[in-house]
Amino acid sequence: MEVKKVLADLQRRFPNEPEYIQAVSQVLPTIEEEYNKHPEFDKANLIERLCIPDRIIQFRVSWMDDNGNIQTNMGYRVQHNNAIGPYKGGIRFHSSVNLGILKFLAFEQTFKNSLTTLPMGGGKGGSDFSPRGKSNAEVMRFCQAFMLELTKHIGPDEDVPAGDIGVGGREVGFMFGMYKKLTHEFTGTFTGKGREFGGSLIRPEATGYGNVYFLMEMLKTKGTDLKGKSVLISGSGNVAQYTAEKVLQLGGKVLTMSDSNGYIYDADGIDRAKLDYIMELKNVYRGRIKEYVDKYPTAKYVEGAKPWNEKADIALPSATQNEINGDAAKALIANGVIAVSEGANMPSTPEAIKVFQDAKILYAPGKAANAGGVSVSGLEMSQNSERLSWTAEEVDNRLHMIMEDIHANCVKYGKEENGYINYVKGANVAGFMKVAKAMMAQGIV
Ligand code: NDP
Ligand code: 2IT
Repeated sequence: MEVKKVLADLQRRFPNEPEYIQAVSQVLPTIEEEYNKHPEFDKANLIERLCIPDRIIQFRVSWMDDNGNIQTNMGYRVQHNNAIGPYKGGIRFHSSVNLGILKFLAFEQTFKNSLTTLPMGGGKGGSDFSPRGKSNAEVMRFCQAFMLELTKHIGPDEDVPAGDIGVGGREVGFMFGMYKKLTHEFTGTFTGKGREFGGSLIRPEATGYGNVYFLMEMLKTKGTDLKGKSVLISGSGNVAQYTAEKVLQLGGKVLTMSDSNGYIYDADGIDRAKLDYIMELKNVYRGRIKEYVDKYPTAKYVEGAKPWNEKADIALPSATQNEINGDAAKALIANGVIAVSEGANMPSTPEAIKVFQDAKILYAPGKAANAGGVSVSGLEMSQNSERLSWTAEEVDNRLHMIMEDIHANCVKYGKEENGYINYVKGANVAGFMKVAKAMMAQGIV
């Protein structure tokens, strides 16, 4: 494989999908050496078959808002690769969603799911519908309209969606309800379901907890841990909340959280009681993060900015893609950050990643660090198949073991001669090899 040629070709064919090109560009150079050790891969044009999704489903979603107006949104499902298991990945509802973003997420998901040790292929879906500011009834009608189409393309052994930005327990519940009605079946076709109808314990916590477990493994390689360390977290949604919870449990101090309008900084630390307030504010009242300073006036709110200029030991980006650019990365390094572990998918730009790696700090890409969410989704699928539910302790233990395993695999494939662990390379090569071997065994399909 000639990376430049493959990338130029993809760029020519998909010129309007910058996030997809960015994600592929980050992976190919790191797997090139391993790929080229296997001439049979190139003969089978494995790289093109791995980069281009198996199938893309795209549809119109029409629904009625509370004023009786008919609204139209786009719906998508990108079924990227099912070499090692059914397509699996979240659904994103956000006004920014387009095909290129979902293709990047589905591509990343394929490698991530391979790393989890569980049998799951990669997929992603979503809509440019934003639940923010919509009534419950509007969200329900949208989810039902979305499922009228998506139902035809998913199933427990075919494609199993879950949540992502803008899709939490409420949305999964509405989508599952419509799916069940249309198919006349109760199956585990969604994960992240409510506890009462097959949802796994610890699934809501899994991405945030998993990221902190991964961080602990990284810190261990430096003979340290979280005690007394200060942490910058972005976002205030599902991933950010449970990241904060686990950081607090392990003795760290959380200084910031954010949403798309700005961030809060609390020099005294966001403690358990304050985090409870944030969870209620975001999950029950669906409020904005700036309301935190009304409740805790000694904290500050910075409108229109990201938290990366604040001084801390660790950064855990947990909002969205490309939220740390090169300048933000330089500011983090200048302020003494020793570790960056990605709860979000692709939150660091290529420039930022270079800054982290040049500075030789601990840096974990999302496909490794945030794999805990989809891992517990995989465990939810297992529980649904055997029609049992495991205890929170059992699921948490398995999650912990999976994150340790992913870390060990990153070290195995990513440790450089000088001892530096290149987690990007480690995750990409480990994720790739399993999918590649499965694809080779299955012929040209
Ligand atoms: P949520 O919708 O629960 O929360 C998203 C948070 O990020 C909100 O605080 C939101 O603020 C903020 N945000 C969203 N878009 C933007 C933007 N364009 N600019 C700035 N802030 C933004 O989503 P999750 O917590 O589930 O997802 C967060 C990240 O983690 C995503 O990258 C997702 O792909 C990734 N992830 C999620 C997993 C999961 O299991 N849920 C698993 C693995 C990764 P606002 O309210 O203003 O929109
Ligand atoms: O990006 C992700 O890994 C997710 N949004 C979770 C996917 C899943 O199927 O649980």
